[in-house]
Amino acid sequence: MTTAAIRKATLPNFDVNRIRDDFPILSRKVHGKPLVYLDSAASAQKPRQVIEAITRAYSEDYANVHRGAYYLSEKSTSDYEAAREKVRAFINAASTAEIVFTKGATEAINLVASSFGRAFIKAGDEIVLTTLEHHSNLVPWDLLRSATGCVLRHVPIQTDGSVRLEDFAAVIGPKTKLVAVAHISNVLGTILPIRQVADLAHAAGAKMLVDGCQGIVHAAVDVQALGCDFYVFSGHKLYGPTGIGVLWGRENLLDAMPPYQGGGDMIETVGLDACTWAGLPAKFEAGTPPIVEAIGLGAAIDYVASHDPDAVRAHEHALITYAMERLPEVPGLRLIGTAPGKASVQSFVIDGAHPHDIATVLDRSGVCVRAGHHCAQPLMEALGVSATARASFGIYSLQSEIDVLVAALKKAREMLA
Ligand code: 7TS
Repeated sequence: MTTAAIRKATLPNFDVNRIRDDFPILSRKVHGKPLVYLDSAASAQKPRQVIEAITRAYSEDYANVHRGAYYLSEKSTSDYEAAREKVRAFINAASTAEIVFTKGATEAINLVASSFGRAFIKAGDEIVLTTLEHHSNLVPWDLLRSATGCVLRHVPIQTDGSVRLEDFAAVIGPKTKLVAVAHISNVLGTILPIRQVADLAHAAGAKMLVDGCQGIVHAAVDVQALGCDFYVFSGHKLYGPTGIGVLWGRENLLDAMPPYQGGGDMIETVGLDACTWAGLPAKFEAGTPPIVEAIGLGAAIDYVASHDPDAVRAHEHALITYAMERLPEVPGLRLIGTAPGKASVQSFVIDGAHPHDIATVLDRSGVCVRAGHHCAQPLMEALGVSATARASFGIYSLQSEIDVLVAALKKAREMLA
């Protein structure tokens, strides 16, 4: 795609250079070169609006939540709960009772595996996953299999990285109790047909969990329209802080699930012989929560929501289209993940050059890409590779950064292959 075509694809109310001014880190240098940050799928950089919200919370309004009867505690509590409402609105959940703060997507999936899993999944029941899942949507289910004797089934992927609906239909059946899949693959960028899979799951009497770590960044997420039962994500990929994530679950399901952890704040009464639980969402938020992290996530949502989502999508689509056109110019480079309509994440391998060596050489040019199995070892096995290099783009990424990447890859290939 030409620069002109990219400009045309990008709506007029989207100014990437203005956006970049919001991210202080983007103006720093690495090894004397301008930073080219192409690892947003692992963790996104933070705009000053988020950094300032965190600083403000600690410098002006900080106290523990839900406990004190004094002004600061009430203010901190209302800021924390306001962040919950921002999350609710952002994903169009029916109620803030359905928004549970966790430390990240990984903890959210472990919560569902432990609580929903122990209560509702028994030996012989089936959990349907895909082979492209991140380890955080595989290992909690493996632990549940060890604990309960349930069966894990995996929907295969196609060579371009897509997952066919008919393959879901072939695996989902009367024994299925839960279907747990990524909204968007962190390795391939494939966007999964969540609504249709949720319909298949529900027709079989199963529930559906979506790992939305990448989906929350690159897709419009309306949990009611998606039709799933659980949706999880981490704040740090959505331009927010680390240490905060979200479990959204349908209220009737969360109500029926036992607590995940015990401690302060999640109880109604504690006796030496018996305890009763607080209502939602407190039942799942034992102990002092990540207060300022939640407030930072609220600021990140405000930031993302202040941009036209169609313009952001068009910008990211133009970037991935351009990257997929230009990367194959590098001799011996093979794109991994070419599913139609995919999101702005691109894995690749280069003949004769190990991905770790590629990433190390690129680093000398200030270019940050990730190399390895990307916490998706079963996917690597299905693809027949041990590792890939991966470039991933965010709201602040530039077409010119792809030019720098391609030039640096050509040099790396000469050195390594
Ligand atoms: N699921 C997906 C699809 C992810 O991309 C990640 C993180 C996780 C779950 C786990 O998120 P966490 O915040 O709880 O750790 N993905 C990556 C990655 O692609 N490179 O580093 C982390």
